Amino acid sequence: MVLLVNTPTENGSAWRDMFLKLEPSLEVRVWPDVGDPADVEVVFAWRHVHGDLARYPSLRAVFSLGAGVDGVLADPAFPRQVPLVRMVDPNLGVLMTEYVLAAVLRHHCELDHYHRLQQAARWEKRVRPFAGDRVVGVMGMGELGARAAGALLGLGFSVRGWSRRIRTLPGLETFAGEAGLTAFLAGTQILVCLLPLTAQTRGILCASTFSRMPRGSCVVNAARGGHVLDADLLAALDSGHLSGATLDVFETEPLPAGHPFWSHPRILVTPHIASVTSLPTAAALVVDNLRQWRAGGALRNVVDPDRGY
Ligand code: NDP
Ligand code: OXD
Repeated sequence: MVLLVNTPTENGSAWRDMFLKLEPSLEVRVWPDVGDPADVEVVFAWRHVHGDLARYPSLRAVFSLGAGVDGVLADPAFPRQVPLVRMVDPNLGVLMTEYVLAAVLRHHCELDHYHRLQQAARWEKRVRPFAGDRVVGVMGMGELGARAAGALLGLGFSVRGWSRRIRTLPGLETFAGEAGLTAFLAGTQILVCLLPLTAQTRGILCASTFSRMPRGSCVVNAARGGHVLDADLLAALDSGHLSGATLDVFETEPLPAGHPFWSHPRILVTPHIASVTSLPTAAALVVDNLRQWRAGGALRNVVDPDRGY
């Protein structure tokens, strides 16, 4: 089986070496050294050049290096009849949970406020609520959101979740769909976005959403930049309706020089590091999935291209 590693922004040779170590029977090529495109049966993709996936007449599956498949599905040349497998690796959830906890605690403990006071050499104390009196709302209760929500519960926060279909998770108040969104937002003081980017969720962090949250709320976006309407977020922060934001992902990455987020006093920017695919564990999961499939089993973690995740 010929597997093409098509990850122009990543170290394709490192992935090839790991795939070969784990499954020597594979023939692994690294884009752009494709050889005869007709040989390629499986593509392992991340930020591939749009249009490229249409070049492989024998393509039988595409594996995404990341959990989010919006980049693959945004390619108009993506062959939609071919199964698209997303990355589901518990390690992604471990790292994401650390990031979410750090961001939520930063807002809960008002560390940015104290950082501003420090810059003015001011010694002023404020009483903060107990975690149980702080409501954290997690948008997206999938692999990453559910794990982060569980960890927030463990710290004693009052946690609620929002998903497309209603979920029941012990200790959590859950809401679903458009019908549940207003009630979900109305009580949320720290909003964590862990949604996939789809036609339904693009631009969801917008003025209408912010206006339904209590004054002084904070936003953490570790999902995709396309979820945020940048101008709406800036307006909500500048008016004081939102008191802070932690942003890991942006419509254009790297975040362009001069973008107002870089210098905004109430925004913390991180460079898409909330979670990172771990090469050894992720490669092992891909190889295991491929082995079962070659033995006649079904592929795991196939996304629904119409749903977008
Ligand atoms: P999952 O597919 O496991 O979970 C997605 C969740 O979002 C599900 O609960 C789903 O609802 C919900 N959802 C989808 N569409 C809607 C909608 N229209 N309305 C309400 N809820 C919706 O994804 P993961 O948890 O694995 O990953 C989430 C995202 O995190 C990825 O798509 C990626 O964009 C981002 N990510 C960011 C990283 C970073 O470093 N910043 C790293 C890894 C991922 P339901 O349960 O009903 O299906
Ligand atoms: C992912 C990411 O989707 O790293 O896995 O953003």
